[in-house]
Amino acid sequence: MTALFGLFLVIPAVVIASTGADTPFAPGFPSPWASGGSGWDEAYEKAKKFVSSLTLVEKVNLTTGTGWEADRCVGSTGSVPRLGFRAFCLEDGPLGVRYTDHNSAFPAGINVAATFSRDLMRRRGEEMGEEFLGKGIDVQLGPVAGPLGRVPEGGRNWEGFSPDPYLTGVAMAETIKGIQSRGVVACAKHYILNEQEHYRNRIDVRIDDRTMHELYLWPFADAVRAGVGSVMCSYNKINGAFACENEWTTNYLLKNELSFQGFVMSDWGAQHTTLGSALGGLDMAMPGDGGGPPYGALWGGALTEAVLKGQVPQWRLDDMVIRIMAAFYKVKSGNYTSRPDVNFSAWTNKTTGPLHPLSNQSSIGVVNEFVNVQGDHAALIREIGAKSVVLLKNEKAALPLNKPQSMAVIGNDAQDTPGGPNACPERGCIKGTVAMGYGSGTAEFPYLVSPATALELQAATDNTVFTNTTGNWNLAAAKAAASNASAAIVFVTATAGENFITLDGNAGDRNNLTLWDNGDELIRAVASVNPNTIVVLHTAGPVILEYAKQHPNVTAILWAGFPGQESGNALADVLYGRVNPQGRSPFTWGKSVKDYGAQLMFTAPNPALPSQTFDEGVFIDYRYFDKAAIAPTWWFGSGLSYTTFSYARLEIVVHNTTNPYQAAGGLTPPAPTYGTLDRTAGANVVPDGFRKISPYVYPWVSSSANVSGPASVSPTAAINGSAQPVLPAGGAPGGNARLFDVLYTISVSITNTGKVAGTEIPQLYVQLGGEDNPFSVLRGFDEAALEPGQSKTVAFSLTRRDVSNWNTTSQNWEIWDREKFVFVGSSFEAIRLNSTLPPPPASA
Ligand SMILES: *[C@@H]1O[C@H](CO)[C@@H](O)[C@H](O)[C@H]1NC(C)=O
Ligand SMILES: *[C@@H]1O[C@H](CO)[C@@H](O)[C@H](O)[C@H]1NC(C)=O
Ligand SMILES: *[C@@H]1O[C@H](CO)[C@@H](O)[C@H](O)[C@H]1NC(C)=O
Ligand SMILES: *[C@@H]1O[C@H](CO)[C@@H](O)[C@H](O)[C@H]1NC(C)=O
Ligand SMILES: *[C@@H]1O[C@H](CO)[C@@H](O)[C@H](O)[C@H]1NC(C)=O
Ligand SMILES: *[C@@H]1O[C@H](CO)[C@@H](O)[C@H](O)[C@H]1NC(C)=O
Ligand SMILES: *[C@@H]1O[C@H](CO)[C@@H](O)[C@H](O)[C@H]1NC(C)=O
Ligand SMILES: *[C@@H]1O[C@H](CO)[C@@H](O)[C@H](O)[C@H]1NC(C)=O
Ligand SMILES: *[C@@H]1O[C@H](CO)[C@@H](O)[C@H](O)[C@H]1NC(C)=O
Ligand SMILES: *[C@@H]1O[C@H](CO)[C@@H](O)[C@H](O)[C@H]1NC(C)=O
Ligand SMILES: *[C@@H]1O[C@H](CO)[C@@H](O)[C@H](O)[C@H]1NC(C)=O
Ligand SMILES: CC(=O)N[C@H]1CO[C@H](CO)[C@@H](O)[C@@H]1O
Repeated sequence: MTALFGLFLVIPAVVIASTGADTPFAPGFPSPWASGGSGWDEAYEKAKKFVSSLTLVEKVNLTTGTGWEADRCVGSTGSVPRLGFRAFCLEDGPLGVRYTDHNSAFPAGINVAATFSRDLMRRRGEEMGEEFLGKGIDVQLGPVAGPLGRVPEGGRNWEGFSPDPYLTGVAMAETIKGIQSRGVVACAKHYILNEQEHYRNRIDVRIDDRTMHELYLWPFADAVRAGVGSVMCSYNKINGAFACENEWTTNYLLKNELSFQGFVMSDWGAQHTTLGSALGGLDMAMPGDGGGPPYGALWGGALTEAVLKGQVPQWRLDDMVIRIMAAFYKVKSGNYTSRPDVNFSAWTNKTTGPLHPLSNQSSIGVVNEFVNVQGDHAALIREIGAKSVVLLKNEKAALPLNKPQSMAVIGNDAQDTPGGPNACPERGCIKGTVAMGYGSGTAEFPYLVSPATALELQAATDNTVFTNTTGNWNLAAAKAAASNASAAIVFVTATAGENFITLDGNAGDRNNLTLWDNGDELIRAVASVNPNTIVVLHTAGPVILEYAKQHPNVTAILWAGFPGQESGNALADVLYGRVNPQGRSPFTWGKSVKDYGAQLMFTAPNPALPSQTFDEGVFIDYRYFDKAAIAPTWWFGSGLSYTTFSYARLEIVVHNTTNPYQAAGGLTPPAPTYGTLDRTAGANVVPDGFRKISPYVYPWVSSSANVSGPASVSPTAAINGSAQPVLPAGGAPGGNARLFDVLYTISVSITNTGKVAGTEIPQLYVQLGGEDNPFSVLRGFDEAALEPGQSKTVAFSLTRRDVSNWNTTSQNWEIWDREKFVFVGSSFEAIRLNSTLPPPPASA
């Protein structure tokens, strides 16, 4: 009990001295109850009806996982057999269905970010959603906005999108809308500040309120506004409390300020207490097991007991289930109302196996039906693979290739992996070409077209003499192959992943920003003998490449990221000019790791209680390089094309009639309850004749449980179901609806001034003004496909939020009275046009 009180007192007591915040963060009790609203009303009404008909143990069943490997999916809840409602199936991950077959391996998040294409982001979400639905999955565990990418070595950055919160926010929203349009609930994860793998299970991240809002919370706000059905709280602590029992981040920010109406699930094992998590806003415990006797779980029977004792009020339990059911009903619309049965097992590739592998008492049955869900998705995978290639250098007209006389393809990263693309479980090796990182964010490849295969095929068509060497440490062989080739293409990699796999000493996070497997030496060796050396990078993020940029014999450099199953075909499309490169770097390429400012904490001074203050504030990636006046190798947003573009006529329209900003206010209704609970002990113990499977997690209380209080162990504020104030920046999903009013429309005219068709990615940056703001921040982008000589006007919408800062005192967004500028160009640095931004509409 002492421990419990300690936990509850942590948050209200926090004051971040280093950032000068003058008020302690608002406490987050009680946990806000869902109330429907914008986009949720119909789902909410259906959920109310369903939840009202459930008993206490049935409700608890839907909130608690049955245990790791208890059922067929990586996460499965209990079910409601009385009403014929099967258990929820939750499955990784952000780039495709994990742990099965006959599925696609899509390009990683970081690649779709590099396309800067809302259309491709959306379509990728739709096709992933179709695959999850086809396997009978209810919840896809993605997309990822945490890590955001505070540090470039972050092991899971590639699962997400970009260290820029605006780009990540757009990618989150489009991906979520895509997935959910196909009848599958998306999950915005890992909430929040899970920025590194080292110490992730206990690191305490100290953050100030303004940085939280302007950087890390931003893309989650977009996810909530897009209607995301679920959010996964992360492993780490934030300002002293674990993310899955953190009333500031979950209750106050997510459920109150952002008015999130869906449910919060724990990362696997990220729940630490029964009451702390329930009152701190958790709605679903995953995978459910992991607690002492008698329940073997922190929820399940333990939650039922806490409700019977009054330590968790009925309204809080009802709210958990309402949120879960509303998310489910919300996505079942249009052509996607059906709910196929689960027809795969995450735990075996065989047709039959134990139905409940965690138990030695399980019966055996058919667990894999091998349903093929790939559809025609290879086409989009190839398109994204090609359109995410970032051309970083292209000199002496090295690219596109045009029937070269000879070609040497050099490096293990061009090759098929011996034993097949899935030879290493969860991609925990680099023996051939790398097309995704490692860890739980992976999927099995149905096949993987290696670059060597695709290029050899092209060479045969063109009568190009093709040579191919493997063995990155045999530099003599590489030089011999390269020395006489008209083009020497060197493939190199640097991978990253999740910390349950350590690869070449890298425990998830990359230990450094250099290439793996002797890659830098390989490039140098080839470039020392071949004046047309083309470098292809399959990396998890930036690597140090200044030497290659400067090397006169390195004529071209392309970042291909983690492109998924069509890797070689997509790359060949770009190398041969079938696709004119249009990818733009979603991160900045520093000349050294120190140049990034913020650093990953590899060794904590106190490893038992690792803690790190994000005192760089919002200054990460390009914002930091600029502030510190450090020139990187390539800036955020960079990328070349085979054609050229000109920019003209920057015009700004102020939307003078926009309604004024209005702080939200008033009170919520009091907490509703649905149905009455039978609180007699007999109603909540396992029924006679029910055969339990040990150690499966069940919702029933043990027959010996004393279920009569005391309720007083829970803080009064946490069990108070009376009407609560709405926060000024809140009131609607994603925050105050007025934040998304468009205040300005900014347009430019773009012309293709070259000889081939191509797509420009114009980018809008805004200077908010003042030393405490970055020089400028991304606030718009578009794609303009143009034939030679063709012009097009593109328009960017600037919302109120886009030109606001977070005021920690008023707890609201405000447009500060500082002179503002807008910049339009083809990267953070390559600005073509600029203007002062007129004052906002008088009413604003
Ligand atoms: C809870 O779910 C489990 C697993 O699906 C099921 O066996 C059990 O009957 C459910 N309990 C209730 C009370 O519905
Ligand atoms: C539903 O499917 C039909 C037939 O395939 C199609 O014409 C229609 O556009 C689809 N509707 C939606 C909302 O996707
Ligand atoms: C299933 O097969 C894939 C290779 O296709 C392998 O990576 C995976 O480990 C296998 N899973 C199990 C549970 O055996
Ligand atoms: C089955 O597992 C239980 C623990 O869940 C253990 O006590 C029991 O000995 C096991 N039985 C067999 C036959 O392995
Ligand atoms: C590349 O070279 C290796 C080793 O000589 C060979 O096994 C492989 O078939 C070659 N790959 C291609 C695509 O030619
Ligand atoms: C170099 O390449 C040319 C044409 O591609 C060929 O004629 C010549 O024999 C090659 N020389 C060596 C040393 O391989
Ligand atoms: C960086 O890490 C990779 C992967 O472990 C390793 O191959 C490389 O040698 C390291 N670079 C340096 C400079 O230590
Ligand atoms: C570039 O390649 C040529 C061979 O064509 C070689 O002689 C020269 O030394 C190389 N330049 C550098 C800087 O390595
Ligand atoms: C909007 O207001 C600005 C001044 O803020 C003014 O210059 C402009 O003419 C107004 N536009 C319209 C359409 O009223
Ligand atoms: C923030 O809000 C407080 C209280 O409303 C106000 O006094 C202060 O001036 C605001 N700060 C800025 C920078 O506008
Ligand atoms: C803004 O544009 C003007 C020309 O209109 C140019 O002189 C100036 O350097 C530009 N400023 C920036 C920061 O790009
Ligand atoms: C599409 C399809 O084949 N779905 C099957 C999934 O598996 C269940 C059994 O678990 C079948 O009933 C479905 O037909």
